[in-house]
Amino acid sequence: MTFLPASVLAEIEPDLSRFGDRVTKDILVMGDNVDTPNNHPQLKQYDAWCRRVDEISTAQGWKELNDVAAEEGLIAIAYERKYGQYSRIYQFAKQYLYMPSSAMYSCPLSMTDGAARVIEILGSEEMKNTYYTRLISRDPKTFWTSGQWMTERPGGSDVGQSETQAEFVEGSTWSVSGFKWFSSATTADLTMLLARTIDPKDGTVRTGSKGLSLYVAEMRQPDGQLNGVRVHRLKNKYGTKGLPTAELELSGMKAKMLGNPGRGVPSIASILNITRIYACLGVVCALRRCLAIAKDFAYKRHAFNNTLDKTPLHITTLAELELIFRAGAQISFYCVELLGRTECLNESKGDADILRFLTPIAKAYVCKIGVNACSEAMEALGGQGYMEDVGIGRQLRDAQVNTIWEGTTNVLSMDVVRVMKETKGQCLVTFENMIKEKINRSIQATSRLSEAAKSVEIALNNIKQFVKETTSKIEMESNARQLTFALGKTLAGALLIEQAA
Ligand code: MFK
Ligand code: FAD
Repeated sequence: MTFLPASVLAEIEPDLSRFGDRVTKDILVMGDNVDTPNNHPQLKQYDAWCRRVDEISTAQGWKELNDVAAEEGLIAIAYERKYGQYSRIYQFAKQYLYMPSSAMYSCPLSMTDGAARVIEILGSEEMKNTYYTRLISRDPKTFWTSGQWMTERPGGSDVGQSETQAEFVEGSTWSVSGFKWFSSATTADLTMLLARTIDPKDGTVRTGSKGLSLYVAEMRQPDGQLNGVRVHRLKNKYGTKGLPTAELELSGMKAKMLGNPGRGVPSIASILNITRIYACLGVVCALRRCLAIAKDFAYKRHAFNNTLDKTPLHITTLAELELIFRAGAQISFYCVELLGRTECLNESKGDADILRFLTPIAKAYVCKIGVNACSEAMEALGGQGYMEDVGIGRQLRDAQVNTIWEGTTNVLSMDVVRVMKETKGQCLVTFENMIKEKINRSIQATSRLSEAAKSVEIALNNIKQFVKETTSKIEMESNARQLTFALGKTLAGALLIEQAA
């Protein structure tokens, strides 16, 4: 691990080894329990007396995975900050171990993490003393998870079309009504949601995303009843089967505003920028699992008088997958490193700027290449790879969603273009400096990397050339995805060279 000083690594390694061992034992069993079809979430809308109850039942393993998350400090480590800027690396290293065995419990955890950060930045003292303390608790009895409700029927990418409205009640209380089309942590205790604010002074409502504010609400009232929420139905999904994703009707949900009115999108962006890193890592560790299975198979399977591990083309195929895994892991952990620096160091404005640019690049690029690589790993086992009991199918299905939620590839590519516009191209200059610094340092350490460094420089020049020559908005938008992938590949090259030095 090049991301940690030796002293920090020495301190945390025993915990990582112990936890790594644990994920192959009881945590794996919990995840398998969640993914057993009979245990998938079920919705009971009415009780025997036709009273609306909207109870979602989840697997026993789902509840256990929640308790493990609290006990193991999967959120807490980041906020206790025992290792300062390195605490994020420690936390994400544990998440990396947990994710592929935990049947998507990492989804509510990622949103819980983002919610804790938003409250830390924007929350009132009361929210910090109540919600924040629970979100970062190590005690399963007090630990709370949070959802994140943005997507509505008219638009998930374009949240400016949201219809849900919030009306002022009294004190700091608002009443929220509308319809949320996707809610993935429906059994969470808390939620962060966007709603259109009705101006308490004159009752006006602003259209577009500038009319949206961020709210925080508890899922249940003190008497245990749902807080103005009706579960319309559970989603019938391609993957993430153990995760209770639902459509929700909100009617008078009591909530509190977080941040300023009309600043909902930039406020919730602090969650998005964390959950997007989780999405990268989610794909990377799924690929690690698929690749481990494919490699093991290669040692054992005989074809054409040899085991597959002695077959040049098969080995080349696996080596390419290994490279994709390493590229994804390097990019993800580099973002985690920057996240830790921005949260813990005072002089981190430069880190925040580069992280703002790299997060959509990382999410778009790593998820795309990673999911394709999981599919390739399936093929590496031939027909057996396609069989459910081998385990690759589940990883592939669950990984696939990471290209969609928290921003699709195209929407993230548009975000990359937005950052370039907002910073008047400065982000590209910072990117270039960062890449050059990495490759120059590496070739000073060892000249054997100079050919690879040259390729990265050529890629960088091509990007600069493209940006310089592209003056039309339509042309820039049409090529935004290619530009994002080129940036991702260049970053991967520089980080892999740095690791190899
Ligand atoms: C293991 C995996 C774990 C992951 C689990 C996840 C579970 C699933 C949860 C979800 O899917 S939650 C829903 C996620 N939804 C999205 O990600 C929405 C995707 N759409 C976008 O990202 C759009 O680009 C966006 C909604 C942000 C567009 O909104 P606008 O308002 O039309 O854009 P605009 O006007 O450009 O930006 C408004 C402000 O926000 C600007 O700031 P200013 O007002 O100060 O100028 C932007 O700079 C700012 N902004 C936008 N994105 C930002 C950001 N600031 C910081 N970071 C960002 N990422
Ligand atoms: P759309 O926005 O309609 O996009 C459709 C297509 O158009 C996409 O390919 C997109 O890339 C493309 N597109 C859109 N705009 C542009 C553009 N300007 N340029 C180029 N292409 C464009 N949401 C939540 O809020 N909370 C949750 O907990 C949650 N959980 C989810 C769980 C699952 C399993 C899934 C699948 C989704 C979940 N979502 C959740 C919703 C998810 O965030 C959205 O589906 C996603 O943001 C895309 O929005 P959309 O479905 O409305 O697609």
